[in-house]
Amino acid sequence: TAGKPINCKAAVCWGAGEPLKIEEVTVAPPKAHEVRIHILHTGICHTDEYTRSGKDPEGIFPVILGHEGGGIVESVGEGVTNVAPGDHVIPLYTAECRQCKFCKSGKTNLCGSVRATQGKGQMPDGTVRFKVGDKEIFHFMGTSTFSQYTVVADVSVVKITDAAPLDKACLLGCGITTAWGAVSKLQPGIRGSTVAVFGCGCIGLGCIETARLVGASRIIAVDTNPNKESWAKKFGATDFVNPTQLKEGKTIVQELIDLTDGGLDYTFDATGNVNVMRSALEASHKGWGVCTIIGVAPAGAEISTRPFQLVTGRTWRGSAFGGVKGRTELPQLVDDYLNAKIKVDEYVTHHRTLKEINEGFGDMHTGECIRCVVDM
Ligand code: AHE
Ligand code: ZN
Repeated sequence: TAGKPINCKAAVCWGAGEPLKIEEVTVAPPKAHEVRIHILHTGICHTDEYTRSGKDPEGIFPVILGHEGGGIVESVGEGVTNVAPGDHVIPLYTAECRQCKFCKSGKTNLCGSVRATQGKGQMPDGTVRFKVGDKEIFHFMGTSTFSQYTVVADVSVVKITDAAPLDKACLLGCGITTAWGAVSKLQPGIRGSTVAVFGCGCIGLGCIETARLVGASRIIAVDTNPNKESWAKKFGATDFVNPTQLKEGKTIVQELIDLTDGGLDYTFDATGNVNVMRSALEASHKGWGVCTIIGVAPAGAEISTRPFQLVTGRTWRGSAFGGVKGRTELPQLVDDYLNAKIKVDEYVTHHRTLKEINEGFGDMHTGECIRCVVDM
């Protein structure tokens, strides 16, 4: 098939707020420095729903969503040296070119090489590889994993070991890695510290697990769903607080400050709710507390707090993909999974076929779902 278009099935979102529709799509062959991947499994993440719903200011339609995939390289374009046909790979929505100002800074994982076209739903040359009939379909996050075949830039893909089951390893393409990095890479001082994690979905549980792994002394999970208590404890939380069940008039911030003699050393927002982000900052300890924002907030939403919160030594920060450089760091994380150093299987609560992908989005909205994996 190399060099020829491939016809396959994909879930297409034709417009903001519409359900996905399974279509026969034509996937053009990879151009220079592009890779065509046979996607075998993909997770569904809240960011896919965020863009589908029309809330993403960068949302563009019609589009093939999906950014948490695993697959096998089918063919490569001219000049591709980092992967070859047959390689097991994970597409990367945070590229790593190793040549741009960002990559060379040593300070961030935010590669600039393909970001402009990726945000416009295009390949780096400004065109697209997907068509339904004559109608061009946009790419999403540089990955578009809700298609049986997709094309990505070579800087946006990493080879992993064949030994890793792709129906699990795909989750390292977004949620678990994002949480792992935000906790273990970005907060080197976390050992022995107190931690609060707001939100016990995939990201929150990943933060809890990683905090335990790196030796946090106390890990307080915060969620409004009482069913999340057992999940949080299974992943390593020492305490669980439900903000809707506090004593009359007591705020979650006050509750956490009381529980911890003044506040947490580290807090993490894994909700995307800007009110929660404020609580997370204000529940961190005077003088040294660090609050990390991971969740994606709705378009136009803004965070606020009294500047005094920062003047008195709290830090508000954020990270994308956990600060992880995908090509350099993901293979090791996959090995850590295979060596049982990090959980992955435990996050998969639901499986769906491609035909059932809209039901998979429905699963995500129930408090019972941590991750739904779509078998393509
Ligand atoms: N396009 C949205 C923002 C979406 C967003 O924040 N995306 C995260 C990844 S979410 C993974 O589930 C991210 O890493 N963004 C960095 C980037 O460069 O896109 C908006 O509000 O415009
Ligand atoms: Zn995601």
